[in-house]
Amino acid sequence: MANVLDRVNSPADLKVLTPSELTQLADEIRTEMVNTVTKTGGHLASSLGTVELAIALHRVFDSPRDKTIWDVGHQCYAHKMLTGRRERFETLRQHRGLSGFPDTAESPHDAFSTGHASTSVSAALGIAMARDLAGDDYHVAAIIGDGALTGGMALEGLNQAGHLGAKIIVILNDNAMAISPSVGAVSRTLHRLTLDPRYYRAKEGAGRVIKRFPWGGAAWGSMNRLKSGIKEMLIPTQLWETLGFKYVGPVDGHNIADIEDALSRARAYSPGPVFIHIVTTKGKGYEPAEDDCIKFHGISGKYHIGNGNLSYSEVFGRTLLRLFREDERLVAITAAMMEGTCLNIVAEEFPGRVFDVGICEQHAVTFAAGLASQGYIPITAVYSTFLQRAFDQVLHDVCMQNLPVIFAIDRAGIVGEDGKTHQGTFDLSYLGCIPNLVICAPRDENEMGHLLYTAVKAGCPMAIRYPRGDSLGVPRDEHLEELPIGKGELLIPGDDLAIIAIGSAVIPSVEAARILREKGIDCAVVDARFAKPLDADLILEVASRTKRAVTVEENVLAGGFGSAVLSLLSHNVEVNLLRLGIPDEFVEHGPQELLRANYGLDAKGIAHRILSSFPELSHISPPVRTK
Ligand SMILES: Cc1ncc(C[n+]2csc(CCOP(=O)(O)OP(=O)(O)O)c2C)c(N)n1
Repeated sequence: MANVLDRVNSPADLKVLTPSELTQLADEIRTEMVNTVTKTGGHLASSLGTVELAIALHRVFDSPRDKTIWDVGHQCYAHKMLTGRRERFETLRQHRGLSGFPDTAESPHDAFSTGHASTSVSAALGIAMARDLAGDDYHVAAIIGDGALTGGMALEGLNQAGHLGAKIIVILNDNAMAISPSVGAVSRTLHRLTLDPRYYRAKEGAGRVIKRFPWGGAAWGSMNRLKSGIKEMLIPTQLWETLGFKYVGPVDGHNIADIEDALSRARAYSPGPVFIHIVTTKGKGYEPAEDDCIKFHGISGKYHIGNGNLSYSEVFGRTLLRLFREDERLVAITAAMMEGTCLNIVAEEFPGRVFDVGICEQHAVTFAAGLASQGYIPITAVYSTFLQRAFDQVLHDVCMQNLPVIFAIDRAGIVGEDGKTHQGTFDLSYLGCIPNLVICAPRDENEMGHLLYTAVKAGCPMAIRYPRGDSLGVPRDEHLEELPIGKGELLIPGDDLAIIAIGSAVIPSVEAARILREKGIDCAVVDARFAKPLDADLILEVASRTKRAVTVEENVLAGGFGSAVLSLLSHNVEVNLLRLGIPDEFVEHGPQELLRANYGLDAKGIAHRILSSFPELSHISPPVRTK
């Protein structure tokens, strides 16, 4: 049978396909997606679930004039393949290849760049208002998952859309899952309806009646009246209609004709916003992903080579489990990242003390503050990039009251293939300005255990940032110790120059010092350990002796660790200071090691930058080797 996907170079090519060709196309997209993503890594299960939706959207709407906004955007692979990017699909998430998320810089069919959850309704509404102000008439649709719908921002957008009576279409892609099962009262209500066999029996009856009518406004009205009666029986409140939306659904999200029907009617409906509820299966069509959609939500792919050690997240989860056994004041919170943060390790034994709050980082932080205000010690485990959302909650609700909330900040620094929406390169800057907050970063997994223990004992807000990926494989001490807050460690003494590094930058700095020593340059290396408060005594002592200092961090230079050291030195001693870190830009996608090398943050890069920035050091003669 001739390949259909080969004939689809743009959405226009979809419009001439027959129903059987469309079914074949969906199969071909899935096959290509599985073949590619098992190599490149990526969000396989989510994207497998939206193949029919993407086909239907691009048949009914006229992209890029009509705009589709994919919430989070991790489920957009079929959309990418159908909008002229199939040839490059095998470069997905590779350096300089296709992004794993919609990106306006990549294609005019990506109407809005996404990556963080729950933004689509607000963006769609803004675009729709811009359209109305300009007197234009294109269509705007937001596609949002039931997980992303748990984020407060989505509800804020729906609330305003209903208030404005704006003409937008919100499509709920309901697969009952975020990464793990979706949480919350809204999800529970949705699933009560879609899982209730009475609804489908009654809906079939309604369908039979309605088939006697020609399709048109009146028929749709009668159908909806019938269905709302049924829904009314089964769900207590019509949430979406209360918000001012016309509700359509549930629609079988794997039936292209059904989705097209719903979309065409929503497109034709003019008085205001429409909410289409489609039901899909996460991982659809690929058995391993359907069977274990948590594992296949995001996979690493064959190109990924780990070092076989525990990941930092696993070390965190296992250490926290030990601490939970010893202190019943400990509680933990995740915003829908139970597996990613490894809090599941703790939740298995202490389900009542671990909370998944949904994709709600802001709520997670203030919820933690509430718990802390009553004597509990909450550990909020959150990725660096997602904590950006909760800046005010960290500042106003936790730190202003000096509450002992611990922020376990996972995926800090360069994260790799997820790219610019997910890099954890800002936390030292956005947290560094907050009073009362202690900020630290371990150089390896052993120090991480001690710092977590220190945080539990600290009695104040404390953030521990650690990188994505496998730990270094150093031995871990059995006994956990409290480390003095604000004290670093001189790892290597030296007189020519001091490298002052933090977190994941420490070990590459030690290696860089070794490279420089081969050239006769005597580098001191300091593990600063704390970005706030800084170990002023140690830094001033080393820097005033060497007169040359280099800070190294996996964070943007603006407002980061190096900036704090610069402020300290500028006031106290005259030192020629070089700061290494991420320049003022968003870091694109690619393997972590490659990106670190590109930014000069691996050992060779650090040594090279030191040699080129302190040319006088090159004249030092290498040590004479004795045989
Ligand atoms: C603000 C924010 N927090 C966390 C995440 C991580 N994340 C990516 S996808 C996802 C689950 C999304 O669930 P849903 O919207 O239902 O989409 P599905 O994958 O089930 O299709 C989460 C928590 C994120 N992208 N943004």
